[in-house]
Amino acid sequence: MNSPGQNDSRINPTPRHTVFISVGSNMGAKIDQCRLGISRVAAHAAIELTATSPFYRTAPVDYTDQDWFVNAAFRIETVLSPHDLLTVTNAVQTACGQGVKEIRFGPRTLDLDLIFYDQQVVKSADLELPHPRMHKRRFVLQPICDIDPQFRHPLLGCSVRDLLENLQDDQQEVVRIDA
Ligand code: PH2
Ligand code: MG
Ligand code: MG
Repeated sequence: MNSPGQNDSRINPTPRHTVFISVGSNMGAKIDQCRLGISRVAAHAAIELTATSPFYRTAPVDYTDQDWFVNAAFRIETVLSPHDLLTVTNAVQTACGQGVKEIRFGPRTLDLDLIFYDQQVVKSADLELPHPRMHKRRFVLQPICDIDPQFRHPLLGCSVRDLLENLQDDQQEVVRIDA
């Protein structure tokens, strides 16, 4: 009667997507801000938290005249589209005190950046996936590697472990926090 395709779509009507999100803070109670950001995103009804990396103290990148950051990454499963998820993470940033027009690459109380959304490639004015600078940033690659070193970058065609191992810039200090 029903074809397998119809049956499949009834069993799994809304596909779940795997997303990696980078979290960072270099103002105020940095670790607490990061933890709060992760738990607020995870509290959304359409989001399930599936992994959290260790936390790192990281030297500022791109705009170096600012305090060190705390960075981590987390992985979620969600039925939300990339843009709906961006709306959620932007709302959490704002609720946690992050202003809208910050200095580019400058100090922030809470930064939530979408890094990977399955193997999808998105290029729009407010969102690029994969994150366009992630492969150059140790503070993004190291925590994602802690969660899933085999995860592949859809455009560069290699794993995040390869990207981390091939990073040349030794000035990007990343120090794991034992907690
Ligand atoms: N975020 C930036 C700019 N520079 N450096 C570190 N170490 N960690 C960050 O999260 C970071 C940064 C802009 O979002
Ligand atoms: Mg950022
Ligand atoms: Mg950001």
